[in-house]
Amino acid sequence: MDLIIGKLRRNFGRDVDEATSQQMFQACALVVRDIISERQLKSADKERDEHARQVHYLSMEFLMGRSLRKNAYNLGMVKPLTQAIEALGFSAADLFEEEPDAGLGNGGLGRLAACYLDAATTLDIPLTGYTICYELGIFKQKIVDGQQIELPDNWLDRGGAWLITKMDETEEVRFGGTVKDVWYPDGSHGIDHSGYTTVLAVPRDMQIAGYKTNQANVLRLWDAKSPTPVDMSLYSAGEYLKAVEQQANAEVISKVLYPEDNHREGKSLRLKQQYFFVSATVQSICRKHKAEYGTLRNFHEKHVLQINDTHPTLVIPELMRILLDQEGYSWEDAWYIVSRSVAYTNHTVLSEALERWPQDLVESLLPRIWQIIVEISNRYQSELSAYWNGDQSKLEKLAIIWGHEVRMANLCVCACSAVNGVSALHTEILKTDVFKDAYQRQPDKFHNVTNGVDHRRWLSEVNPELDALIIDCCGSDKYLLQPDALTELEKFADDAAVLEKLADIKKHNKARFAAWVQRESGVLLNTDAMFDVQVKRLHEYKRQLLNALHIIYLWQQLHANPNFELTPRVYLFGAKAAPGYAVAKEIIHLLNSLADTVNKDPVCKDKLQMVFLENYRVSMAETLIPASELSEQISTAGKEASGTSNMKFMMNGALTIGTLDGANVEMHQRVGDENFFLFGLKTEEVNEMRRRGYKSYEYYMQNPALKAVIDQLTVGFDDGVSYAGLAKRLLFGNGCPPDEYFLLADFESYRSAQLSAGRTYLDPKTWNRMSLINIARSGIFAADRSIRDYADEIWHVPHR
Ligand code: 4GP
Repeated sequence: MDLIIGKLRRNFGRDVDEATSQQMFQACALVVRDIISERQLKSADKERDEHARQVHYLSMEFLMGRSLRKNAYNLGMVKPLTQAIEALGFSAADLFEEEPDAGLGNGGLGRLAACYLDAATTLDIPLTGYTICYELGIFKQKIVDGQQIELPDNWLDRGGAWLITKMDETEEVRFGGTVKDVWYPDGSHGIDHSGYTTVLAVPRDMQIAGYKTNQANVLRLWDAKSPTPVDMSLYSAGEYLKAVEQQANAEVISKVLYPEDNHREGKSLRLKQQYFFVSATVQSICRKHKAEYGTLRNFHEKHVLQINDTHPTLVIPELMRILLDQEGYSWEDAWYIVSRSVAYTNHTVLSEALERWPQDLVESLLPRIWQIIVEISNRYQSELSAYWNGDQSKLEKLAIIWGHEVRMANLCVCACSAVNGVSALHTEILKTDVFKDAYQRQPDKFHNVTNGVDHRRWLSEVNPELDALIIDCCGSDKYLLQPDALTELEKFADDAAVLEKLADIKKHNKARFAAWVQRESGVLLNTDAMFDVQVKRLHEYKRQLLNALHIIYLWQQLHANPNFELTPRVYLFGAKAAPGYAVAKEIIHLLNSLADTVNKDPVCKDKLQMVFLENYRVSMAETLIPASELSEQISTAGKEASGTSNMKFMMNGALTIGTLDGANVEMHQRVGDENFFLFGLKTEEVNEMRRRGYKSYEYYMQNPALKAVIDQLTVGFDDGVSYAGLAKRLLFGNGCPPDEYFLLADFESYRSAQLSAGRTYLDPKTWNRMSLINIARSGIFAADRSIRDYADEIWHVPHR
């Protein structure tokens, strides 16, 4: 308590009775930060003494969400902190709500990185995360007249309390200019880079505490600054705007997170962001390494750089540049070190997400890096040509530079010592399709590490009653560090008292979420109905539209037949659409039009409710997931690399209605048909239908109920807006194949799985038993398991 009071006085010049809740939040954050900082210094000293191998996790995104309660949880101080806050006259619950989400990510990929920071730290692995200190995180979504509006998310005002700026560790990153070879009198060769623009990268470090360990790690966020804030001569001449132009050009690099998920944005600013953060990162690692060892010769023995999707790929030529130009190593020596230091995780097979950069952009923005990429590419081509006996089709597919573009994934596959997918199915697709030829040549390079989530946050912290029940049943909290111990819960699968307890917990969580929704938006949820939830980024392949089509079907059936069998449902949606993704935005509009119509319709009363939750984000997920009963994981088979919310729902006892896609496959394997509502085409079937020429129109013509649903899109709903464009897209395509994601082909199978879920819900004993089994078998989806896999198979570092 004294510590908090001290922070308030020294940092805000306020006594407790004058402090705002924002100041109070920041004071608490500063106190907690100090504690982790102390530990982090000790961890760093220890690692230096032991010359431990370090893991560096490079990611354009870390979707951290809130940190105060989480850090307190890991430090074992939730209780004392809560008591101190309350004793000072504040509500701890309100104060935790005061913290803005650190929204430095778009979705799965960024949230996964955040979970991995927690798990690696908890497992005593020295791992540092690196990203950009975006001033504005993922946009805040507002729904106005049923449509998405994007607002800036200025998280740093308060979220900045977690960051420690280390000016003395600033790095310089160079853009543009020209490079020339220089030959020195002694015959040696060097590179002269001139006429470049310098941007400063200033580290702002976030301290990461582990659970029940003294280990603490760092997430380093690079902030872009100009070396010359104002051009004084221009300023004196009255050219005020011009005088600050250079500063603006530099600082725009860390201004905003690009809001595209599973999509590449070919903008030059995005390439600048990528190079900015990897260059600063590699320079900083090399600087520290040299201070410790005096040479970079053993770099690969002491470091592994994990490339999280292709966004940080430039780390490969950048490390080459340092070894070649600054250290004077031969190409072979430099390549030896680099290729043993880098590893790559692929997170998507969608072609629109595989990064390709135009040659002229790379060449003009990063002239030296371009030269190095050309050399890597040429050497790779020779190797491949020898291996494939000059087979042009193979050479083209594997090329790093082709058609005046640089293909980042191929560069990663060429250079990295390990390449991994994020679920068994996804890795299989990488091996047999996306990277087929590379796999055939170097099968040992390819690994699978199925994703996992931080179960301490996503179960224990967000669902305290369930946590208590598990501890009670299992006799200890062992599962927190050994998630597999959750299986002990299964002994209670037929214990009526435990199942009832489980049902009560769900009820409480539903009530808690409903109260939150009412406070936030005034909407009253029917807590007696099943909470059926689809929350994730809006993407056609994730098929929110299939869910909507089915709701239209239910609504039409209720009209046609008052006795239509329907277990009361509340359909909840949450989804942000990339601002430039018009179809996704139209689907959001449809969801809102439909929700308005359904909710006003007396026929639906107490049976069917539909709510679009505005601004879906980490902190919303934390109250929504524990309250969910049916989890919609309905992507077209072969498209979702893994999914991670599917795992969070499972841990919290929601049952899954899903396709055999991504990690659903492994979830289904764990729980069996009898504990999963499985439907839809399998990956091979989808591929086969595509090959044969899929005709969605036939499904439309042959199924009157489905036809009525699609026709309704054109007619529209109460607000009079027609969704004919979406209907056309499904039937005829529109710059894309008709029904590219096989909604019509899967509709009947989805409908019957929905019916089966509804019927099962009416039998609470069965439902609760299934729910318990799902929880008990979810341990394998803990991030601790994934990180152990990375540590053993890819990083080769010891762990707890
Ligand atoms: C996502 C995948 O779409 C998702 O299936 C996976 O669970 C997640 O990565 C983490 O591995 N990919 C992206 C992306 O977010 O931008 O490629």
